[in-house]
Amino acid sequence: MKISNSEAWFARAQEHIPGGVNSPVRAFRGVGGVPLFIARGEGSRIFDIDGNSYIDYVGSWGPLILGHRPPFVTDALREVIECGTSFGAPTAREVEMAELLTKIVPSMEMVRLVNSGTEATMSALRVARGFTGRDLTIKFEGCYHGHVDSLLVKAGSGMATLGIADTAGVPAGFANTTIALPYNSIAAAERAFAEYDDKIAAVIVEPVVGNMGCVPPAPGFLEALRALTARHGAVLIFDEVMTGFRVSFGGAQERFKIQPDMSTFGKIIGGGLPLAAYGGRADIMKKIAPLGPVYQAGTLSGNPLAVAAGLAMLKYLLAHPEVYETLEARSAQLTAWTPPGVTINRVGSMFTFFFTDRPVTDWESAKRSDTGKFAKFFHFMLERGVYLAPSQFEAGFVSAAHTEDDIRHTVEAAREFFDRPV
Ligand code: HOZ
Repeated sequence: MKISNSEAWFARAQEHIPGGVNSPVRAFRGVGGVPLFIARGEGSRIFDIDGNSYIDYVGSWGPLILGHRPPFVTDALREVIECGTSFGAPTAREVEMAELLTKIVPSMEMVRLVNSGTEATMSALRVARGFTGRDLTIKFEGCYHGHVDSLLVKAGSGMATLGIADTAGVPAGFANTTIALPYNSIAAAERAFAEYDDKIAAVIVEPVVGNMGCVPPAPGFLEALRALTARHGAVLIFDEVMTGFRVSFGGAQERFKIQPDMSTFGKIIGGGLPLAAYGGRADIMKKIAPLGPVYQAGTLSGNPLAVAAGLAMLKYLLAHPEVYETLEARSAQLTAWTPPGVTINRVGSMFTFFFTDRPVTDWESAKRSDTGKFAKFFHFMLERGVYLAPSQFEAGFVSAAHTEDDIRHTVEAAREFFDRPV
């Protein structure tokens, strides 16, 4: 039997790349089979190296809120490429970016650009520890904040997909600085603060979780974290790598009207290139070198190409607030039905079909999903030209490039899955 081009390249990839991929969830271990090798993207679609086309709900795991290759992003890249790709020296666009970010996210008085969400959360945590002079961090089970040593405790995303509770290679001393609590449990957060009080440097949270699938904050949860951290002198960090510029232009903090002390951004901020940021209150950010004693640096930080792509993206979104209405309408169209045995969670254009009929509010309830059924659903949809995240424990993303026809096709294919005799 003739093997596909993706199969051939995946076999070759596994010779020299661990698992054949550069990020574990891409290996399809959560659903079985062979990952598609992608040749190109256009609007709402991706095309694999075998010439098949798919409606894409991964969107590079979140960045592509306007779909693949928006022309103003590619134009901005072309302009920069004529001038040089990296200088390791300040550029005007970085200042423009900082000015724009602090305008869009008012809780962020100062901001540093880095290259990935992992760098952003790692740096924000270090600054929070340097600012408070404390060591402990509270995080929530099923939340994922990149592959930061101390935060890979009960983490979501690939860790949840592969069933790795705590990764090897993290010294116990690092992991012991982290207190992992159930998401949405105000009582657990209160108990932790009662026990550890002035040892807690920071609470870091995905204000809407995307990394155990999409899980919204329960009413009062984010407010309680805000009040507890303020009362105990800890830094509240919103990890808005997924939610930033997505669940609202100003992120989850705008949507839920909570001001964190620090925030982290990634994905959309780079317009599809590797760019991320962390920032917050000026008194906290002034602890960073060269102003203060907390060190953080990077050769490619503020890279001209990435900043140009990100600026083009954010300026477009600023000028076109109607994008968020389109996203809301398309996402509602996608999720306005209840398949049997499924719970659909959605916040704005982030969504997950959980294969359980009980509400999913935290990692314990997310884990009840029937991942075997999810895998069948995933492949059924793939065969019908719909590309979903290859894991139950990842969010799906709708982009403004998805048309009503794309959504109609997706819903029809999904209905066919649930209507067919088992
Ligand atoms: N951590 C991202 C998913 N939650 C990235 C996955 C990938 O790029 O493979």
